[in-house]
Amino acid sequence: MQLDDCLFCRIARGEIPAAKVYEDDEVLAFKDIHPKAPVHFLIIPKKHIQSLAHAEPEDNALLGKMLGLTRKLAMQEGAVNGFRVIINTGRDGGQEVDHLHIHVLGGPQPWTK
Ligand code: D5M
Repeated sequence: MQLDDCLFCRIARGEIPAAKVYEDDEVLAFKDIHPKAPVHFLIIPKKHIQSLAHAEPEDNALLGKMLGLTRKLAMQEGAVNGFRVIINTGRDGGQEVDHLHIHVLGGPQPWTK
């Protein structure tokens, strides 16, 4: 199920353009519009899940698939020496877009220069 007015549901439907790095029938990954690292993309479920706190037990396989994609897509996007995975959850968790997303950040970092 998707929501009409959810930003990431709209990206998943192709109504708003995004720089896609991966897509299948359940999952979409696209570059973050405000990158915080040389590699920074988001992995979202195509179905609307508000946050990690709203995921149900039946979403576990989907969540596992999304986590499993982090490594493959991090390599594909050039984060070959490691990456960081962040799931901001709820207001106090720093979540601004209310559609579950995994941040994947990598590439050369200040501490490796
Ligand atoms: O992070 C939400 C993230 O979503 C934030 O890093 C910006 C990103 N964002 C917002 N709009 C877009 C579009 N249109 N394309 C790509 N990325 C986008 P949060 O964890 O909710 O704080």
